[in-house]
Amino acid sequence: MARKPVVVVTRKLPERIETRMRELFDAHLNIDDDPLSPAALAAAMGEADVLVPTVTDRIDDALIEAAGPGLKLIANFGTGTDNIDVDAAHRRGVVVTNTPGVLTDDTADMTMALILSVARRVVAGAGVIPSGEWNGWAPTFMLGSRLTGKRLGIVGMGRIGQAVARRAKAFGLSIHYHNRRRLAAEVEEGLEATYWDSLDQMLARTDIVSVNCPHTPATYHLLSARRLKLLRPGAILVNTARGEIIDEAALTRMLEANEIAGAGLDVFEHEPAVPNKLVRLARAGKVTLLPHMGSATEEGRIEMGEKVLVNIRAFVDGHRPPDRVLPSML
Ligand code: 8YV
Repeated sequence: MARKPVVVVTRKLPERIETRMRELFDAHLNIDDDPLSPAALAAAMGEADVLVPTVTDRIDDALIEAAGPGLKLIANFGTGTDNIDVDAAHRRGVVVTNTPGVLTDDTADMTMALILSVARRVVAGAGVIPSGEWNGWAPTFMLGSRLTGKRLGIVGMGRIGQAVARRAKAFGLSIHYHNRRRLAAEVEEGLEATYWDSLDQMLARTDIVSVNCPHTPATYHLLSARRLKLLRPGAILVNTARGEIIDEAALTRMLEANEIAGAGLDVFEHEPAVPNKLVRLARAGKVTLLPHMGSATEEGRIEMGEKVLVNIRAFVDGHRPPDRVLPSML
């Protein structure tokens, strides 16, 4: 491209990244940070050589088609690409990239925070003093459940799942996992992790389940109503991946019926909508709900932005972007 490529960024990014975007490209930045309406997104895509969307933008086949041949690269600000129809982009010759690796540790930390919050009632306990309801220590007050010696079942043992495993080991949890592919023997041994070919069997035999797989057509409602019923009554379920992987209505019913002990959710099926019933369960201290903040660190957002810049620059210079996403990877 002789002229500077038009790069449309749909959400406000860290200052430092926006400055680099302006220096390098003909950058159209969303200074207000309101999510773009579908019509505004379509108009923006029509102008763009490169689109930088986030999880809040649904980039479907119709939008990619309407954008026309000007759009050449979708450089997602995020690791999960379930917001983009990667198949359609590929068919229409539009390259897709993402930002893997830089949010692994932050998301794994937040997974542990949710496990601790639910098992040891951290968030529920933190509300007691501010609400003026504390009358002093008592032997049976705010009893949670011990982590040491319990079994953690990790659904999806990619980068984030493995980072959760490393942390959980230090808390005395034994590590179990289900994944499309079994890990290489030396990796599995290093993590002291037990592989379960059958997700059903793992769910029935673990105390805490952490969802760490990507959302793809194959993992939509992977934790279906039937599978959730396999969980032990004392089980805790934590999700820092995507809401769509769990049948949220079925999970809510089970929590209400005390069929599982609790849940920690950072993601929801229809964000930003969260069912009232889940909110009521949070008020009752049975679940911890976080507003999709698993990777929300200052450092992580800058590193995500830097990855986006590297991918765009490689593409614009005629090289293969390092974080290209192909349909076969999903
Ligand atoms: C991001 C995420 O904050 O990268 C992902 O897949 O889920 C989040 O942690 C978000 O997607 C940014 O678009």
